[in-house]
Amino acid sequence: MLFYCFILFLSNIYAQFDFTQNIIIDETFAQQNPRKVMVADIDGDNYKDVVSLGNNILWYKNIDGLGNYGDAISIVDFSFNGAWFDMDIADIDGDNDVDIVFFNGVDNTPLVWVENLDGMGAFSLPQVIKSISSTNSYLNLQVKLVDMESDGDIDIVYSDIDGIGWYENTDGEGTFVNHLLISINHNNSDGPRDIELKISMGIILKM
Ligand SMILES: [Ca+2]
Ligand SMILES: [Ca+2]
Ligand SMILES: [Ca+2]
Repeated sequence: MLFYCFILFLSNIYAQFDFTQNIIIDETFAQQNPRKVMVADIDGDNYKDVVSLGNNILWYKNIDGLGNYGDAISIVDFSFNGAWFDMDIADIDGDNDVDIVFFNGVDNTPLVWVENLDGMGAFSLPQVIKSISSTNSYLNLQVKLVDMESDGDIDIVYSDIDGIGWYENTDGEGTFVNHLLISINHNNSDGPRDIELKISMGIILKM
């Protein structure tokens, strides 16, 4: 009897993990070299849409809220042979629609954002937040959108060739000021890379 109950228990567990694969993005959906996918309500209809990052940034409209998606819609056109490295999605300018912040793969890998102009998925051209000093900076490019100082607007935390820092959204509308937390010194001769950790606006620990 105990054995029978155990088998029944296992059957229930496996039944709970009986997933069905639903392919939203495949080679017919125009994404090349996909490296990140996120969900967000791009067009404000309360259905979660899918956004993919690869050699370009595309979104796929959740048509009915039941998992049926439309064709790829371009957010940033693929116009070069570079890769795109990271993105995050949130309302950067406080107008109640989601915008996208991402690292570009060319032009000294600038950190840029595109504004959701109409709240329905018509995006602006990329607006540069930061340019990076070296073109050989394809490592460590990460971006995360979060309210860092709890003032109600979304800020940008990043890591790149220069170090780790965050951009303060000073007006809640997408005007940013950089705060570098950990800087990487490329010019010092006593090591391949020195890391300087800045604490409380001025104290520097060198490793
Ligand atoms: Ca939607
Ligand atoms: Ca917005
Ligand atoms: Ca903030």
